[in-house]
Amino acid sequence: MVVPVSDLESQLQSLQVEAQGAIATVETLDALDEIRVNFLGKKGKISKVLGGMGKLDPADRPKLGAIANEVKKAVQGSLDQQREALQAAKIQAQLEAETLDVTMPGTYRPQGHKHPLNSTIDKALDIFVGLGYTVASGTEMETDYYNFEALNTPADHPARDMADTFYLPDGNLLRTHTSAMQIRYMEDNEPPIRIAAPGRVYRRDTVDATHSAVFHQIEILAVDEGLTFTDLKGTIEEFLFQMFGDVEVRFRASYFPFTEPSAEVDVRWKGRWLEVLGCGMVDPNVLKAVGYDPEIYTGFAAGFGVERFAMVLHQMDDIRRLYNSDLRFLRQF
Ligand code: 2NL
Repeated sequence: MVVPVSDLESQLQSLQVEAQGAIATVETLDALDEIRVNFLGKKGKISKVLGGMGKLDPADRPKLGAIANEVKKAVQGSLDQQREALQAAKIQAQLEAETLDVTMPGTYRPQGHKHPLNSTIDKALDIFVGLGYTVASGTEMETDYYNFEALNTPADHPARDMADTFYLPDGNLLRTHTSAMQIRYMEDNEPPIRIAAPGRVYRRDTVDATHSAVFHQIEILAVDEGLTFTDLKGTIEEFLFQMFGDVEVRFRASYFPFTEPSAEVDVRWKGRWLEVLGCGMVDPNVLKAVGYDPEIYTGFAAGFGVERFAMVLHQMDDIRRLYNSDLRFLRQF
C-alpha cells in the first residue's frame, strides 16, 4: 500500500508547528534540550515520520527528503534563537542578582581606640623620647632590696609606712614604684643615662575616688657629669608644657628618701593649683648603691601617677572609672 506524499508532508509540517510552539514557550535551557531530542533526535518525532519513507512512491522520496530538511532547518533555527535568548536572559538575571549597590550604607563595625590610660602613657613617653630618653621595662614582682634598700629606704625607715606594701609569701613584694627597674638599669649601664620607666605599681591603699591598689606610674632618671637642679627644672617644665599646654608650673620643697633635695610640682589648671609630680636630685646613697661615684656623677629623677594625669587632663572625677571598662565612659576619650 502506497501512502501519498502529502500525508507525510503535512505530518512534518504539523511537527514543525508543534516544535516551534513548544520552543517559543520554553523557559529553561534543559527543557529546550529536551525538545531538541524529542523532535530532532535519532529516535525523535521527525525521524519517526521519515521512517515511513519506504511506503512512498520512490519518485516522491526526494521531495519528502527536501521537505524534511526544510523542517529540520526551521526547527533547528528556532532552537538556536531560543537558546541564545535563554542564555542572554540567564546572564542578565545573574548580573541583576549580583549587582553591588555601592551607594548602600556599609556594615557597622565598632571601631576600638586607645584607653585613656594608654594614650596618657604614650603621650608622656613620646615627650621623653623626644628629649632623648630611652624607655625601660621591668617586672612587677620585686625584691625588698631593689624596691627599698637600694633606694635609700632601709627597713626601719619611716617611708616604709608611707608605701604600704603587698608582700608575697616568699618574701618578695609587688613593686610600689617603678624605681626598682631604674636601679637594675644603673647596675647594668654606665652613665650618662636617661631612661623613662612606665609600669603598673601596687599599694595597699583603700580604694576610693582618688586611690586604687593598682595604678600606673612613670618615672624618669638622668645621671651624668654635672647635672644640676636647673636641668631637672628645665626638663620637668618642658615635659609639663608639652603635656598640659602653656600652664604655670611651681616647685615646692618636699621629701623623698631617694632624692635630696626633693620637690613636688604643681600646675595651674583651670584656675587651681594641682599637684602632678614629685622629683629631686638623686640621693648620693642611691648612686653609691649601684656603684656610681657620687663625686663624679649627679642625677635627677621624677615620678608621677598616670591615672592622676589622665584625670586632670580629662576632668575625671573618679579613678575607678578608668578600670570599669564602661564603654559609655571610655567612648568619650
Ligand atoms: C611621686 C614621686 C619620685 C623618684 C620618684 C627616683 C628613682 C631613682 C632614684 C631617685 Cl632610681 N629617684 N624616683 C624621685 C622623686 C620622686 O616620685 O610622687 N611619684 C608618684
